[in-house]
Amino acid sequence: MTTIKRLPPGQHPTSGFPTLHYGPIPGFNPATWDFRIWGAVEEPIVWTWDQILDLPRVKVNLDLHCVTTWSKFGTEWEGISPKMLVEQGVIKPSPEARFVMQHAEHGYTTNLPLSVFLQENFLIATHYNGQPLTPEHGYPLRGVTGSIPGQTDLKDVYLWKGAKWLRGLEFMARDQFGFWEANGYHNEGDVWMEQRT
Ligand SMILES: Nc1nc2c(c(=O)[nH]1)N[C@H]1C(S)=C(S)[C@@H](COP(=O)(O)O)O[C@H]1N2
Ligand SMILES: [Mo]
Repeated sequence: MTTIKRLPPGQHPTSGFPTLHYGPIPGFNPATWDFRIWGAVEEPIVWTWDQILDLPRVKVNLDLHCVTTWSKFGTEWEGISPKMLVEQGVIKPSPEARFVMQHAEHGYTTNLPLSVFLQENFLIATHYNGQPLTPEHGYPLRGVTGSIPGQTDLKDVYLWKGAKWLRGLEFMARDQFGFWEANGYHNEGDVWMEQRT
């Protein structure tokens, strides 16, 4: 029998769900809220909140790893999968697209290689553990990323690579730093290689 290794180096498990963000928690008005996809894509997209709710949905179980050293095992997320939307031709990255910037309320940003953004351990989530996101955890929509226990072929990155209060995606030919990446965090943030700063 093999034991699945779930705790990355330098992390400790937590049963709570700490919240961490820079700046205030934004409000949400479904009448004016929109979600934009632009940059290195064949067709830019602007979705309303209702259009987001009409997209195909998936559930994924993730172990979350925050760079401040807590890990939370077995969290259940529901929402839209960039991997699925690209496979279905709903989102069409251009051939030159290599990176994706998540843009959130109040200017928070975080960057990922397109290859990591299109893994099944990255979700644009509306629900956590069967309930709509709470305001402090990113309501109405957030990027979330972690590890899928036992699935060792995926790149696993720290939770700062999922933007809460997500408002848009910018596909890019060249990499650019997001908020924490520009403030000294590691650009890749691999949890197993302990790429914190
Ligand atoms: N918009 C926004 N998203 C953000 C952040 C932030 O400051 N603003 N912080 C990131 C960091 S550092 C972490 S660890 C996670 C925390 O998510 P949680 O508060 O749901 O635990 O959100 C990430 N997403
Ligand atoms: Mo974090």
